[in-house]
Amino acid sequence: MFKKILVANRGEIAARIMRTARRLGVRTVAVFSEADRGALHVRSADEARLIGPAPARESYLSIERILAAAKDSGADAIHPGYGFLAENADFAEACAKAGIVFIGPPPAAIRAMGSKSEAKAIMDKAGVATVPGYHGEDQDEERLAREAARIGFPVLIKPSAGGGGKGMRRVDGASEFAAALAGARREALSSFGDDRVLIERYLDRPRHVEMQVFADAHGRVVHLFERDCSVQRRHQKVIEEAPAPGVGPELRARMGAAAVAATRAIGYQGAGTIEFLLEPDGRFYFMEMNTRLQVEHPVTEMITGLDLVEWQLLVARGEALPLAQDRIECSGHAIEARIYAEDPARDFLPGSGTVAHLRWPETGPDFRIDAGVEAGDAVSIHYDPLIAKVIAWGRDRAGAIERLARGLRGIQAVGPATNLDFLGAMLAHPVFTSGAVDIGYIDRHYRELVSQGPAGPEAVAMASLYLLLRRAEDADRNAAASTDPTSPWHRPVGFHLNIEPEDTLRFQAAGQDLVVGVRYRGGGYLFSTPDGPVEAHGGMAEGDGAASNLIAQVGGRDRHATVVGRDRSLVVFMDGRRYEFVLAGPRLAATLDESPAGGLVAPMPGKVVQVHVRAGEAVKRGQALMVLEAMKMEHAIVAPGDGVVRAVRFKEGDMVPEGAELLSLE
Ligand code: MV4
Repeated sequence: MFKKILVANRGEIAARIMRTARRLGVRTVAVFSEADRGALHVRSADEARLIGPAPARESYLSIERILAAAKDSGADAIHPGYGFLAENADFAEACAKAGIVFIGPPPAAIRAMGSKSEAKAIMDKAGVATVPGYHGEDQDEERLAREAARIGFPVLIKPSAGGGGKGMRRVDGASEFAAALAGARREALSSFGDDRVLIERYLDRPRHVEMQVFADAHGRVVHLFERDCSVQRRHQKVIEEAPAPGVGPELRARMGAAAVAATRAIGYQGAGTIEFLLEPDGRFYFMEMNTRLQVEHPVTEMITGLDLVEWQLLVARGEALPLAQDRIECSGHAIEARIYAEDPARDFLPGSGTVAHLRWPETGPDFRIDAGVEAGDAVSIHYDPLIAKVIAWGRDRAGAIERLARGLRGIQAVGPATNLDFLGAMLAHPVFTSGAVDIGYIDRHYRELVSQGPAGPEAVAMASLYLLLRRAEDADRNAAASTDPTSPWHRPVGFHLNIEPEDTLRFQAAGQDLVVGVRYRGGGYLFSTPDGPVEAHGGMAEGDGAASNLIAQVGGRDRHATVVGRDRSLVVFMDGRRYEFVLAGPRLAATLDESPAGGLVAPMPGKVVQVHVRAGEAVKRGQALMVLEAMKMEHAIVAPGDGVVRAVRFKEGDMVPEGAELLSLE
């Protein structure tokens, strides 16, 4: 086995490869860009090398920098993961030239599968069905138009050098063909530098079913069953499962034989995936071959009990495949959901920024989390916003769905928006649970999948209770730090003698205004919510990091909630659901653990209107040090603890940007 491998990747796949390497006693070298200093995959490795600035083309895509790191660290082999250089034949060749094993297929196989028309020609020869169409060398417009008419409309024009759906054009009639062809050529030339196209019969509502294959250097080839990846959005897979719903043993055997024949036909080695388009009547056609380990490989690992990265290492060492075909079993059903930092309610806009709070549920043999970040890590705009994959196994598909849905309900994430609720909605959606998914599923059901219902009265009461407890806590902190602690002005609410004090809390929730009336009653509260009155009382305990644990009687029932309150945002995790409330009133004061040690930063852009302290002055926890004016309100910057002012960096009248360090404390 290799002594040391360099993982030329980042995020969850890099950490995952390192887990297998560690289990096999193989030392690991991580490579990281400036943006990934201290990232999870760097923390997971035995050694690490900085390879460049944040942009991928100057770091993770730099062949020379990665090879330099491999040589410098004495790595025997390089695992490319997926994406980046994983399917770059030049990189595979450069590794071989440098005497470093590329853990992947031979460069010639990568090249052959990189051209759609070459791949289809190889499949035709190998007897693997391809979509009826034309993929010849003759690219004359007249010829292409004749072929389209022969195939029969609607047809799909596809760039030969393309992949992942980019540049495809559907043509419904001969009159549109010329314009569509011109557009497809222009886009293919600009995206891939190659304007050759192929033409196929357009398949309406096919399923994307792919077969995992493995080949060693001794001519052995096996398949490890299929995966259904039809639940995609804009050619990005969201949910993948194995085996494919609705594929029976006979169809599975035919697809497996076709996949093995295709793999053998190109002299393949290592892990590969043959993608098919499957029509409702059981006809299937070769679509593409992926010459890398795929994101969704864990569902195959869950139903076969195999470690595909271990197999990759063995095959790269020239060893035989560990199992013959008849020893590879498919047991149960596995489903994977990809957790992305993106906002489904804003057309899946990718998110970035620090993950302020991230709590995972228990894992086990039937529930796996391949995470790329932990709380406190940043999701960078430079790379794919995949936060983690969660994979669940069940004895059957319904069991796997239930286990995955339960696992997702146990995940708490605050920071960049995520697609967690969207994933949960899909797993509860009758069309999905019936198994009637095809490649248009998300597009057809998008609206009902992204609209999350309004928060119920219990969640509103919990958010209101948290806000009042936080204000009381902040008031106590300020009172303790002031010269007149007993002054009634420190009380968080309007202080009235002998009548029931009233208060009104204002939020935004799911884009709607939310007004909650508060009446104080003997240590508890009566909240008037849009869904009626709710009694609540309880307490708050510190949670981990930015989270607080709320234990309360709400509506007469004991309830627990985790709440993460930052600036204007309140995220309430309760009963496996996540509710976000935006404060309309004053923002939450910075709590003790939120302000970075030593430096106090401006929570938003503003103007310094008061400076109460000088360098060298001793201060008490909660004491107001400086006052900022922003958004027509004043915000006190308070001391997070007792200390001495080391430096005051701004004076009255100064404008400060968000994040500027205002003072530093010992
Ligand atoms: C097709 C097709 C329908 N008919 N080919 C999308 C990207 C690339 N994998 C090929 N793709 C398709 N090829 C014919 N003849 C529909 C798609 C397609 C698709 C395929 C699999 C998964 C998701 C998809 C989303 C849109 C279109």
